[in-house]
Amino acid sequence: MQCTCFFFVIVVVVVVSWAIQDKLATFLLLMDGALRMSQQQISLIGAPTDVGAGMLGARLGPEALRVAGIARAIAQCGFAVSDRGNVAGPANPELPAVDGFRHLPEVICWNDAVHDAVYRELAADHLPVVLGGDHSLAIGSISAVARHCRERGKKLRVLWFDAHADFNTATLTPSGNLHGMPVACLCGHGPRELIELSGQVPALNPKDLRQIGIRSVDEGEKQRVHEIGIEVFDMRFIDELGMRHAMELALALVGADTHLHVSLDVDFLDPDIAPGVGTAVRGGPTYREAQLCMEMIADTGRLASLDVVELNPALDVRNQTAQLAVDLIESLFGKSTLRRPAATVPRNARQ
Ligand SMILES: [Mn+2]
Repeated sequence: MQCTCFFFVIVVVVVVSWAIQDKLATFLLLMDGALRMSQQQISLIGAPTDVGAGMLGARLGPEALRVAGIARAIAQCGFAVSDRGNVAGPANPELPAVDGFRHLPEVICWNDAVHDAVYRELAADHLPVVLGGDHSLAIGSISAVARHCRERGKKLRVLWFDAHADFNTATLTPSGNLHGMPVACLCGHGPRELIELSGQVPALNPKDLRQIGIRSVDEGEKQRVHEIGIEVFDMRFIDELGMRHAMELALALVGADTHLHVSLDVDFLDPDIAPGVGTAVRGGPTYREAQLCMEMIADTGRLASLDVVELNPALDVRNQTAQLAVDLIESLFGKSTLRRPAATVPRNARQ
């Protein structure tokens, strides 16, 4: 009798364990998420401006990303998300270039504000996400990151995803638009107020920078990028050797003492899937190639700051580019394929 009873208990335990295995897995995932949430707070910082761009509309970027659910998407990856609202700055005066720069005083104002906001979050051990805005804002953002790394004795690695090299200078650029110059400024070539933002010139050692997806470089820029020795994984490299190999090289030697900053210009993506940008260039990475980049970064566990820039909702189609950016950011924060229910398809593919 006792033996039968014991056998019955065993059967019940096995059946119950089998029945709740899904819930058990979910519970463990939630515990894992809760653990990570307790470790890291993500701070969203909107910078609604297009003073550095040639075309109007990037000022609408932060709201489009919020509408596409950026805060919810990151929170679902298990982090605490705090939307700090927008930093303030001057309106776009829509003036021609003066001495080779368009809207330099306005660009300086916006970058001062972004620098201070990003630095404040880093000092509090939060992970800042700058919602642009045009790519000139990366000067303020990465200057703050460089200052932070210097103070903490951390190594810095910047991954610059872009169709363009953004290494123009006043003498090289035909337009004077400062969103084509942030890499040059960060490497010490540009207006004094912008190159000195981090408290040290150059803010960024070109050896700490990797550019991925480049396919549109002005003639003068080609020479300078080569001279200064920036490691560039252009589309030809990606076509011939694959995105995985490019990312393995771009992430080489990123370790526990490395602060990994991602500057994601949405025009990095092929305009067929990301039409909402001011300076679209054909022949960019596919949805899966871009996702692979983000997943490989997530795997390092070293992402410490992020810019999402150049989204232009005025040129977008039903906010699909903002939604695509949010898809990529989910992967960047660790949402991996194996954690998705089998039937889930990417949001923009459902449209
Ligand atoms: Mn750019």
